[in-house]
Amino acid sequence: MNKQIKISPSIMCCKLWEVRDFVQAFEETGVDSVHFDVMDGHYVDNIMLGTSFYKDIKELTHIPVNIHLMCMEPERYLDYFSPAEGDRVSFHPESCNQPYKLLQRIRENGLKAGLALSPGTPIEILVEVRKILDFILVMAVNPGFGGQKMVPDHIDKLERISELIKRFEMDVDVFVDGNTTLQNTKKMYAAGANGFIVGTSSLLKNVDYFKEQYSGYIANIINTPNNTLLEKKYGWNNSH
Ligand code: S6P
Ligand code: MG
Repeated sequence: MNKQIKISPSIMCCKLWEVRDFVQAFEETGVDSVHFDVMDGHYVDNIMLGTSFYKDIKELTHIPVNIHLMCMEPERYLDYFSPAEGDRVSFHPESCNQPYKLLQRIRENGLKAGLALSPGTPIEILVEVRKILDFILVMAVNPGFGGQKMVPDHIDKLERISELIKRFEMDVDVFVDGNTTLQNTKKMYAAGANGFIVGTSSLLKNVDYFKEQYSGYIANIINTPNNTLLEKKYGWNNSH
């Protein structure tokens, strides 16, 4: 049976002055979480989102936060953020000395534990940590920046991950992060993804439209008719 579709808007894609309105719109829909990118300037070239902003988001909403650690030594950041129970936390295994131990710690803190896989990161580690894993965050782009295009082998990677999930009977959500356009999400869903980080290429283009576009976006993923109407209405296409 297909897993529930889960949407997680990437807050770094919102203009600072629009954050409150966007969060209000998230509250009025059924988003799974607020995606929160943490970048250290080492694992990735960019620097992004710290603890004070995390606290501000927590003050604005009870929606769980989906912390994506793009940092070397991510184990140092768990206490630093001290995420609230129910939040999601993912990190990149190659940035961490003891990924198994960190996943255990994340769960011990009452959080949902995830592994983030960059393009080029082998997927076999998923088998080793499957008993302590709640979700996988599969990057459709090289981590570091919004507004990029899906890498060519992403769908193939999702399909191989889905095979592993089936073979080892893993109970995990599969989120895709990056370039989740209307056209791409159909292919990602067909390849086994059920969670979508949405950013500049889809739902975070305009705060006035978020609520209206949200259900259309999900309907498009699961193939309900009338998608072309949405594409026409909002000018959604595969470009940014
Ligand atoms: C990228 C980061 C992502 C982006 C998001 C942007 O390094 O991890 O979470 O914020 O994917 O979305 P879009 O639609 O601009 O690709
Ligand atoms: Mg991210």
